[in-house]
Amino acid sequence: MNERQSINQDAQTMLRRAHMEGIDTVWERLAAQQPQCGYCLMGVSCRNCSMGPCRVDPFGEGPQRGVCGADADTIVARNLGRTIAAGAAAHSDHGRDILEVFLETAKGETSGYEIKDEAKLRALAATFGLEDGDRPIADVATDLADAMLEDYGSRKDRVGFANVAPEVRRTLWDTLGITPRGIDRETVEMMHRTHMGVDNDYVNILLHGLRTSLSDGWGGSMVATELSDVMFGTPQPIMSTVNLGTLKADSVNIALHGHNPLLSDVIVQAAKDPELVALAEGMGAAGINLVGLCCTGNELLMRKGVPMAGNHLMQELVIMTGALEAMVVDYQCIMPSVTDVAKCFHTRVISTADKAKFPGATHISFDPHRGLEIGKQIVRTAIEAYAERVPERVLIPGEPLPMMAGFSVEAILGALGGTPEPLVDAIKAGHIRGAVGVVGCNNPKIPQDKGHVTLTQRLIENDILVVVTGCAAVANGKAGHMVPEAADLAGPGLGTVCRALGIPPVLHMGSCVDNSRILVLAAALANYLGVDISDLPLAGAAPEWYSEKAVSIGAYVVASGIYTVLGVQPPIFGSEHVVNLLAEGLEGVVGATFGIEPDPEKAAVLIRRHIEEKRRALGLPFIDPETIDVPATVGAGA
Ligand code: XCC
Ligand code: SF4
Repeated sequence: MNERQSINQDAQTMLRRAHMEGIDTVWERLAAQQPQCGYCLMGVSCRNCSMGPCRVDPFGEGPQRGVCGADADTIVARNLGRTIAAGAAAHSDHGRDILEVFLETAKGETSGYEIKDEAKLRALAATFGLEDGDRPIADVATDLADAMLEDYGSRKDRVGFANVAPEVRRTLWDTLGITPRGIDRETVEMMHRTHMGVDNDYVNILLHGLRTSLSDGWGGSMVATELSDVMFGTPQPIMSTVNLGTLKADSVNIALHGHNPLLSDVIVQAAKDPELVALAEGMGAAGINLVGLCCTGNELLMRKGVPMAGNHLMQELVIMTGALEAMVVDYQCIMPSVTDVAKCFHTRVISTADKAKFPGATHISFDPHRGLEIGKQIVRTAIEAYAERVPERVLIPGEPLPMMAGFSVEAILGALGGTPEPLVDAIKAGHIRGAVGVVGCNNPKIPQDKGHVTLTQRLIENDILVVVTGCAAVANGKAGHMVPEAADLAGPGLGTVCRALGIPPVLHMGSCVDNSRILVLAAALANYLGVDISDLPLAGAAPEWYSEKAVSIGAYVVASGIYTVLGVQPPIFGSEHVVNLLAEGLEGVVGATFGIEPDPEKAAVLIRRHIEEKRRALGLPFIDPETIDVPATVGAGA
C-alpha cells in the first residue's frame, strides 16, 4: 500500500503513522475525489462566464459547443492558456518581490541584505545593455533594477534577458510574433484573450501561450534567479544531506517551505544568533536545526548547504515526525492542509507573505526593512514551541543521505575550466550522448519520486547527463544520484567524465525558477556551436508535474526549442487539434514538441531516440534510434 504512495522509506514510515493515527494526507484526499471529473480531465469544461458553466461532450453525443458557441478546441486552448498565465504569474511575481528588495538594497534601505556577487551584477548590467564604466556598484544596481522593473510593464518591445537567447532563436520568435514584450503584459493579455468572445482561434491562443511562457522563462524566472544570485551568492558545488533524517531529535527543528529565498536567507542568519542559540540551549535543546522543503529548501541548499527534508509530498509527513517546532512558509506549493496536520502535533505553521495567508497559521509579516529582526522573531517563536514538544511522539525515520548541489551555470563552466569546450567535445565524441533536464513536482497520482528516479537512472546509464531542479532534484538526492560516487551508476562514457571532474552524473541546478539556468546553459552551448537550441541533443522531462508553474515551464522549454516529455497527462485530450499541435505541429513552428508518457521506462526511450536523432542531424556519431527500446527485463516481473 505505502509503496504505491512513495518509493521512499522515510515517507513510508510516516504514512504508517498517518494510517494508525487517522491523520488525513494528500493521498487520502485524492482517493476521496475519485472518480475525478472526466470533462475537466479532458479540458472541455469552461466556467469563464456566467452563461455557463459549460462542457463539451468529447464522445460526440452531448453538446459540442458551450452556450457562447465555443467548441472543444477553443475551450481546451483557453484553459491551457490560463494555466500557463497562472504559472508565469507565480514565477514572475516571485521575481518581482526579489527585484523590489534588490532595488531597496541598492539604495541601502534594507536590513539583512547585501550585494554579494558584484561580478554577476556587472555581467547582468551588460546583458541589459547598461553602461558600466566602473561606476559605483549601487548605481549599476539601481539602473539594472529600473530596467528590470520596466520589463514587467509594456514600455518595451522585448524583455532584456531575451538578449541571452541565440540570435536565430530571437529571429524565429520575432517571425512568429511570440517575442515576450513585457513580463506582466503577456499574462494580462492572456487573461484578456481568454475572456468570452476575444480569441477563439486555438492556434492563435496557443501561440500566445508560448509567448506568455517565454515571458516567464526568459523574464520573471530569470529575474528571480539572477538577482537571487547577486544578493545571496551564485551557487557553487556544496555537500549537504537529504530526507527526513535531517531532523534532529535533540534540536529545535525549523522547516523552511515555499519558494522565495528573501525571508529564509535572513532566518539562516538569525538561527546563528548567539542569543537565540543560548535561548534554545536554555530550553534543553542541543541547538537550532534548519531544514528545507520544496524550492525554498533548494535555494538554501545550493547556497548555504542547508539540509533538505524533502520535496512536495513530504510537507505533511515532516510534521508527523513530531520533531518539528515550526514550518515557516512563504508561498507556492504549500498545501492548506499543513495547518490541519500541525494541529495533531506541537508544530507552529508561520506564514510570512501578506499575499499568502493560511487559516490556522501564525502570521508574521515579512518586511525587508526589518528583515533580520523578523527572522529572529520567527526563530524565537519556534524555540518557544520546543517546550510543547512531546518526546514520546518523536519519530524521525532513518539517517540522512549525502547529496551535492550548487551547479549554477557559472559553477558548471567553472568545473569545465571556464568554457563549454570540454562538454561539447565529450558530446561530439559520444562519451556523453546529450543532456536532459528532469524537473518538476511530485503528484500523488504517481508513486512519489518513482517517475523522477526511474527516468534519471535510465538516462544516466545510457550516458546522458541529467540536470535537475525543484522536487525532481530532491527525489534524485534521496535516490543517491547526486554524489560523485554515483558516477558508478552512469554509463562508461558519462561515468568517466564525472570521475575526471569529481561531479555526480546528475547535477542539481536549483529551484524551479532556476530552470532559467537551463535556458542560459542551453543558449551558451548553442552560441558556442553557432547553432539554434533546437539543434542540440537536449530534452526536458517533467515526470511527476502537478502545478500550473510546471505547465509554464514546459511551454517555455518547448518554445525555446527543447523537446519535453510530460509524465502526467495534461487536460487537453478533449481536443484532437490541440493535442496534434502540441505533439507534432509545433515541430515545424518552434522546432520542438511535447511528448506525453506516464511510464518512465518508455519516456526514457522517447528521449534517447530524440537525442540520437539530433546527433544524426548534427553529423555526430549516433545510435540508430530504431534500435532503442525498453530493455526486455523491464516489466518481466523481475
Ligand atoms: Fe512545487 Fe518548486 Fe513543483 Fe516542487 S517542483 S511541487 S512547483 S516546489 Ni517547482
Ligand atoms: Fe460557456 Fe462560453 Fe461562458 Fe465558457 S465562455 S462558460 S463556454 S458560455
